[in-house]
Amino acid sequence: MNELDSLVESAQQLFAQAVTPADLENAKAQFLGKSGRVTELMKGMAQLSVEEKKSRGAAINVAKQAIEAALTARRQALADAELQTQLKAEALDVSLPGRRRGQGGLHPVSLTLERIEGIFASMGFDVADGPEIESDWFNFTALNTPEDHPARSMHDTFYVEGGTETAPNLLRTHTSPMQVRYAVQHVKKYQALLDAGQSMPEIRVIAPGRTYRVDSDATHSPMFHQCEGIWIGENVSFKDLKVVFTDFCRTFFESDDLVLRFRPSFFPFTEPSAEIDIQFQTGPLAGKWLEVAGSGQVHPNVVRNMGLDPEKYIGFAFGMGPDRLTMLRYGVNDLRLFFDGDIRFLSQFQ
Ligand code: 2NM
Repeated sequence: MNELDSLVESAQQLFAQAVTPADLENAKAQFLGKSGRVTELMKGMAQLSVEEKKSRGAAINVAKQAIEAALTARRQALADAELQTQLKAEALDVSLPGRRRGQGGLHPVSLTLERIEGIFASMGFDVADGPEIESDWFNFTALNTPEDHPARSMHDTFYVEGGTETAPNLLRTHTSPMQVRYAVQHVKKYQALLDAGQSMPEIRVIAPGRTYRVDSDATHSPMFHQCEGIWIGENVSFKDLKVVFTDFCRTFFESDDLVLRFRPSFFPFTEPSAEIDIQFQTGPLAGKWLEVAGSGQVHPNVVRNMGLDPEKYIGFAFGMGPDRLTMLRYGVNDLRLFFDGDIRFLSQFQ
């Protein structure tokens, strides 16, 4: 192999070893650069005769062209390889399933509240709304709670700063203050009728919402839900309570043979008072008595605080825990699951 052929071969080898365009340009400089080997050969022709220059020049040119061709081929190969790498990295598999946006949905306790509201609405009950920060008057005094009642202590009730005799200063411990507010509004609205010795439309309302007590364990959360209800008129009796609440429970639990038991109890705002227990006849909870609500005939002092004459107006009230009703309905055994916010738990109710 002559000198020029081996020069071309070493250029081809060096170009083949170049992995990046920069490698290749460095290799090119070794042959075709200002002081590259081809350039040096050209310079070496200075002392040759005209005839020799002709043939030597032609031979060097052939070698130069072969090196340039090798360079161009390698440039193209590197560019092709880079394109392939890029295409591979940006490959899009159009057969993959799409990624969905989460749908969201109502919390299980909200589902229960909606259910309760729907059932009572079908029985002619309005739905009351009211503040979660209440005054001592609406939360305790109006509801016939004695000044020295333990529920008023800081041990049981969350008090907030800034309270005065009349200003709201505690987190409501039940939703009954909303019922007192509702009743007072109702009485105001029909005051002219009452003043004229006529009858007003009955008060029939439920009060669902968040309530707060200083209490926290597996079955008590400092924030929990309540739904209370009242029906007050001129001739509303315990019999009506039994009918309404039995109907409610059978509809809520979708169980026509469900049985209720009214067990004597005590609340400051009702007299007489009763706990309401239910018993399923079928299903996983069949046979057990389960406490679901408190109830009673609204105390005359409470009726008076609503602006009504307790000699003329009478009615019943009840209070239940939507959190517990949700646990019973869905078979959930730990109340805290509702308030942990774990989407794996909550999404099961959608
Ligand atoms: C209960 C149990 C018994 C109740 C009483 C009243 C009101 F406003 F009429 F005084 N609302 N809710 C009541 C009665 C609540 O919860 C266990």
